[in-house]
Amino acid sequence: MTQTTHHTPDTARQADPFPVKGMDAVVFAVGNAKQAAHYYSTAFGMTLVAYSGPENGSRETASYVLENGSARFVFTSVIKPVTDWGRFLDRHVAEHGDGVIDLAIEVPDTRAAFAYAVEHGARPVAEPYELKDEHGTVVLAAIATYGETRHTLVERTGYDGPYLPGFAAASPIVQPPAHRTFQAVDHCVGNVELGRMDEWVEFYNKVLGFTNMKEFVGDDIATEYSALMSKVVADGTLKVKFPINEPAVAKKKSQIDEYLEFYGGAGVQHIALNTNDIVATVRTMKAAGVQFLDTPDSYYDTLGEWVGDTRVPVDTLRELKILADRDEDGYLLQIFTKPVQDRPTVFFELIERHGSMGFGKGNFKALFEAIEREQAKRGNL
Ligand code: TYF
Ligand code: FE
Repeated sequence: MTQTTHHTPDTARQADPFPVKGMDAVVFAVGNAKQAAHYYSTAFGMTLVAYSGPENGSRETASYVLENGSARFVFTSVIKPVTDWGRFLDRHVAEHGDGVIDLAIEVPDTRAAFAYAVEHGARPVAEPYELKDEHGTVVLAAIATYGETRHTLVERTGYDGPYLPGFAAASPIVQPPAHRTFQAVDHCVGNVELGRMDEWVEFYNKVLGFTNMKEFVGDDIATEYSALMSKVVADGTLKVKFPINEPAVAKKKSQIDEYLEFYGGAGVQHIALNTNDIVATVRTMKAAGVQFLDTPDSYYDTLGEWVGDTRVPVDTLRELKILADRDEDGYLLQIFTKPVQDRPTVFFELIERHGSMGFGKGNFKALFEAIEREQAKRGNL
């Protein structure tokens, strides 16, 4: 008995059992954070704003904090494992490759949020603790979610530094592109094991008080062509949106199975980034060497008939292989990168929304066929 969210009424907002301010950061554990920081600066147009490493007292790990608008990414590597944390990061990279260890959520009150979550069944990973430096205090706590992923809860109202106490402000690695490539994290998608999607949806319903959005990929679409099932949970204000995928038993090996095999279990599959100008962003990122999924010309031959007019002419969408979808609230434009590491695991999405709060349901067939063509090239279909 879960509520379906679309446009949330004010009463629901007032009664929000788990108020959130938004995504705080997407934290990656990677083999080489120095090079990751360079790639996400030069190829994705992010800006380095903070750093923690041996030069400022962190001898075990190096962390680079990159921002673009309200989106914040952290890339962490182990220099030399000394504590359980360093050993955990080393093992995480060995088992999963580069991947997301933390979808950190900013909350107004970490202690209250953590208490609510644990009372409702969350597995605690870190009891509430404070970090302090000359910029002030941040209160953090963490709970476990699917796979080895966690949600750190971050209360940063008493802090005015560059990221967290212990981090030093850092200068951009390169001049950011003249046009801002994206400005926020739209949603973060998790892949979970066969048959466990509903369990994780219930986890977000119970533990974080998230509600289900109306867009989902059910049994019918799954067996027909998608090879996956998907449901979306979101906080009461729709600032934090987490789709959850599970593989479907279909004719072909599911793209979700491929992920689970190469990631070594459940984890974050893709992160969608809001852009105001997807055309300019795709041009900038392509010129910088980012690879996007291909879409066949036939998709564009019929697109205009059902999607109607969008800000971007169909010929430009065709040139750049951008997808479009429309629902009763408006339309969206979206495109997907290929995986951003050698393992066929994590990738990114760019999304330009014009009213639609969906996820591109009308594109699922074309998109999943494009992903399967890549899977086949890798010999995994
Ligand atoms: O986030 C979403 O739901 C869309 C569609 O493996 C999607 O971006 C769903 C599953 C998938 C790739 C994209
Ligand atoms: Fe998505």
